[in-house]
Amino acid sequence: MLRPQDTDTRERKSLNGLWRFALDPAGEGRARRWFSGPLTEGREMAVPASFNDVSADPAVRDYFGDIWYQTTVRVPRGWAGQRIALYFESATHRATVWVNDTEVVSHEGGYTPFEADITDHVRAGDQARLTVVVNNTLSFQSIPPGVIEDTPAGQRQRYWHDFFNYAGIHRSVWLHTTPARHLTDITVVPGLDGATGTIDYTIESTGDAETRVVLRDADGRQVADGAAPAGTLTVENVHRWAPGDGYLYDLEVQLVDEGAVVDSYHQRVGVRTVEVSGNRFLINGEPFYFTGFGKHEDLAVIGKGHNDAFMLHDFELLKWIGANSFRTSHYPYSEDVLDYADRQGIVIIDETAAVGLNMGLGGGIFGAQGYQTFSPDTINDATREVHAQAIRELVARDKNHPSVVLWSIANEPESDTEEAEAYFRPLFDLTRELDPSRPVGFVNVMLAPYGKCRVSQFADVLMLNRYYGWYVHTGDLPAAEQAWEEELRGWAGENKPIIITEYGADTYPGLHSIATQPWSEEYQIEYLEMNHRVFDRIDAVIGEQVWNFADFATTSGIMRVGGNKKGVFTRDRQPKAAAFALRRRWRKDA
Ligand code: GCB
Repeated sequence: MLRPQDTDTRERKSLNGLWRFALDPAGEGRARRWFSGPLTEGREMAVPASFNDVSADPAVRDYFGDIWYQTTVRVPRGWAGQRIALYFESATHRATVWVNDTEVVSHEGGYTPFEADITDHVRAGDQARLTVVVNNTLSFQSIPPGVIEDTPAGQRQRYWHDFFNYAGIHRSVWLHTTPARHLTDITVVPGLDGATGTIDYTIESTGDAETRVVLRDADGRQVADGAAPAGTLTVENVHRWAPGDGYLYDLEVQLVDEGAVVDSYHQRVGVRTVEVSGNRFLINGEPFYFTGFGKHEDLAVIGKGHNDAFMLHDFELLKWIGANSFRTSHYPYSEDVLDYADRQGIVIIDETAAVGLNMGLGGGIFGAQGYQTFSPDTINDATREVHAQAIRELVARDKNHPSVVLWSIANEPESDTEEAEAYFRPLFDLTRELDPSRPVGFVNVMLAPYGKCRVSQFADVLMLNRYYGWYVHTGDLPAAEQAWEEELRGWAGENKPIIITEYGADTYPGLHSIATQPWSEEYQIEYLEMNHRVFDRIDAVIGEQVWNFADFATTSGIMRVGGNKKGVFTRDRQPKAAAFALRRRWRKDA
C-alpha cells in the first residue's frame, strides 16, 4: 500500500477538520445503523486528535467501547474516471468505515494505516457521507492487550502499559485517487560498495504496463534509471544517508503504456547500510553509538494526535540536547515523524504496539494481576496472529525509511518462560523474512535478567530497560551501580551489541534536594551519571536512550503523579536540570 501523494497522475484531498462525533455506551449504533443517516448527538471532534482530553467530561476521558465519527465530503468533479480511495493513517485501536450506507473496510490495530477502494460507492462531483466507528477496547487478543473487568461499580478497562489509552482518529485521513492501472507497492533496499551506492528496488502494480524508474539527487539531477519492475540502480560517488545527514534521493516510479505515463509515484531513498558485527552496530560500516530517548506521542488536549509544530519542536530539542536517535516506544509513530526523521538524519528504533504482554509486571504500577501471561484464555495463538499482523503492517509501512535501523517487535514481554520462547520464535522468523536487511530485537525487562531470559537468544541486538536506582535500590546509587554493572557484564558476554533502551527516574520539576532524594531534579542527574559510569565501563554498550524524552499521561496509580514524570523535559517541553547535564555529555561542542 502506498501513502497518498499528489503526483502527475494522483491527487489527494485532506479530510482533516471537525467531524460529527458520538459515544455509544449502549453499543447500539451498529444495530441501529447510525451510519445510514447524520449522527444526531450534535457533538464535534477534531481529526486528527485523541478524543479523550478534548472533552471536559471525565466519563468521556475514560470511555471505552464504540466511538462514532462522521463527515461529509464532496468528491472533486475532476476525479471522474479515476480510482478513488480512502486512506486512514491510523484509527485506534480498530475501525469500521461506511461510505453512505455501504461498509467499505474494517481494520484491527491502532497505529498503522489502512485503505478502502470506494470507486464504486461515490461519484465525482457528488457528496458522500463517511461514517467511522472506532473501538478502543483492549482484550487479550488485541495488541496491546488489556481486559475488561466487572466491578461492583460497573465495567472497567484494565491494561498493562504505562501510558494512557488515548484513542480516536489520531492521524490524517485522505481521500485520494490513483489511475485504474496503478502502482501498488515499492520496496527499496540500499547498499554500498565503497563510494558506489546501490539501490535494489521492486515495484508492484496492477495490470501489465511497463515500468520506468528515474533516480534524482537532491538537486534534481538524474543519476540513474531503469526499465524493469525489479532491479538494481547504482550511483557513483553516492551521497550517503548518515546520522545527522539526512540526504535523500528521489526515486520516481512510473507505469508506462505505449510511451504514455499511466501512473507516477515518488519514493524517497536514503543510501545507507545497517549491520551488526560482533558487539558493534554499524551504520555505513562505522560503529554507531545511540544517544537519545524513548518517546511517546503524547500532548496536552490532543493526546496522541499528530501535530506538525510539536514534531518540529521535539526534533529541535533532540538536536539541542545532542540526541541522534529515539525509539518509537511503544507503537509505530505517525508517518510524518518517520519522514521527518529521514530528512533530519535521526536514527529510529521502530517498535510495534506489543507492550504489556507481561502479567509479572504487577505490584506497584498496575496492581496485582491474577492472570497468567501465556495461556489459552489470555495471550494465545490468536493474539500471536494479531501480533504477527502488526509486524507485517509495520514493516510494510516503514521498510523504505533510511532512519529505521532496527525493529523492536515487543516491549518488556514475559521472556523468561518456555511459553514466551515458543510465542516469540516464529515472530522473529517472520520479521527476518519480511525484512532481511535490518536487525531485529525486542526490549527486555528487568524481571528477565541476564541468565533468565529465553527470548534474547533470537535477537541481533540486546535492548535492555533497567531501573537500578529507581525501582530497585531506590535512592541508593552505590548499591545500584554495583548491581547494574554486575548484570550488564553478564549480558556483555553474549557478544551482541547492547542498547540501554530505558533508564530513568521520575522527577518533579522544581523539587530540589542536597541529599540524594528520589523525585528531585538533582537525583535525576545523579541517577543518569551513575548509569553513564556503568555504560562507559562496558564495551558492548553501544547506546543509551533515557526514559523518557518528556513527561507523559498514564493511567491512575500511586506511582504516578499526574502521569509519568521521568521526562527530561516536562510535558510542555521545558527542560529539567538533567537536560543540561545530558547536553554536556552528548554534545561535545556545547
Ligand atoms: C518501563 C516501560 C515504560 C514505563 C517505564 C516506567 O519499563 O517500558 O513503558 O513507562 O518502565 O517509567 O516505569
